Amino acid sequence: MPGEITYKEILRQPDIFKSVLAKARDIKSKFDSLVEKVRADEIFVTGCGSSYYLAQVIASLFNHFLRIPTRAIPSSELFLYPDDYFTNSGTMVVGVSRSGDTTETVKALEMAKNKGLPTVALTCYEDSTIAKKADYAFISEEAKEESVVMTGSFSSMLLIAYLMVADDSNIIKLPELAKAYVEKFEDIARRIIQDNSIKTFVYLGSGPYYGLANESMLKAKEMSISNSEGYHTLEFRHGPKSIVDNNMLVTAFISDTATDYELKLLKEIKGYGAVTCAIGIDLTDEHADYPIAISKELDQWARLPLCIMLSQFIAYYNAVKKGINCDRPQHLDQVVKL
Ligand code: F1P
Repeated sequence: MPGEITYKEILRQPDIFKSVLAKARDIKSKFDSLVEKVRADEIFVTGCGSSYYLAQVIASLFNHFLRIPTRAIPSSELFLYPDDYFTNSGTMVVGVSRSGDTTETVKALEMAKNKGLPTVALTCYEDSTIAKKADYAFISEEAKEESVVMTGSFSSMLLIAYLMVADDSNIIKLPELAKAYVEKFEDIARRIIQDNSIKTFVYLGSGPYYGLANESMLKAKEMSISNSEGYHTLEFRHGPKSIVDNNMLVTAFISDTATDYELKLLKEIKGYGAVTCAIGIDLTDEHADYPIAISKELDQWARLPLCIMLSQFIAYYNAVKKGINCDRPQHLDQVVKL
């Protein structure tokens, strides 16, 4: 069946979360000791494509939990303009890459090492270039993927980054909750696509959800060759909302921090005729056409790996409706080498 590889890789994420969580203590102690040893006063998190958007989520996690100023920067920026970025000897560079062999990310970490900066790799392949070259490596071996597009590799490396810095015991509930929500996400995604004629997908997220909004945008493009955009939630009001029409699906990741502002904007967007979907705590039909209420047990940080699964299903069912095989996205390769 077209898209079967990607579909199975979406479905297996709760099991991957369980195996990553079994390593939680090791991840935290390894990261704590490297932070203590390196004593960075600034952190760059870098990657390409989905891995760059994952870097955006990770930067938000590090800023919140570590209180070390952290920036997400595309790997191409670091290797093309090193003198504009590598100006501080106190910087630590974290390279994010499913394959661990993407040219830009390899080059970015090589330049950081050449400048004498400490480097960390987050990848699915322990024998990859960045895993071997970085001073420290965190590996999500369970999330190796056959499909070109990243699904479980994204959410599992996100969970590893969360475990590096957070210590909320509720995270242990993630696998079971993810297993419980998979069916709901799949059903909602299938209904959204079947019941509507969506031509443009807009994803909105504030704080750590901005990276998820961009990754969701990329999934819509890669898997279903559709127009899609990602924004900081309230930024959508400053101009982009002018393109809202009734062939648009606007999906908002509702945070715990900015809930009221986000729901108010979504109501305004619904008034312009868009189809709206919202995922967060305590959501009802008054908030969106397709509300998905997530258990309070997972706060806005702990439910990040779970929420991205909704966008993956939406892109998958849009691909099915359009007769596109998302296992073989046009123009794309699994590893980009320059
Ligand atoms: C990431 C990437 C993806 C893209 C496609 C090809 O590579 O560029 O972002 O969506 O899957 O690979 P990597 O550096 O994470 O291996």
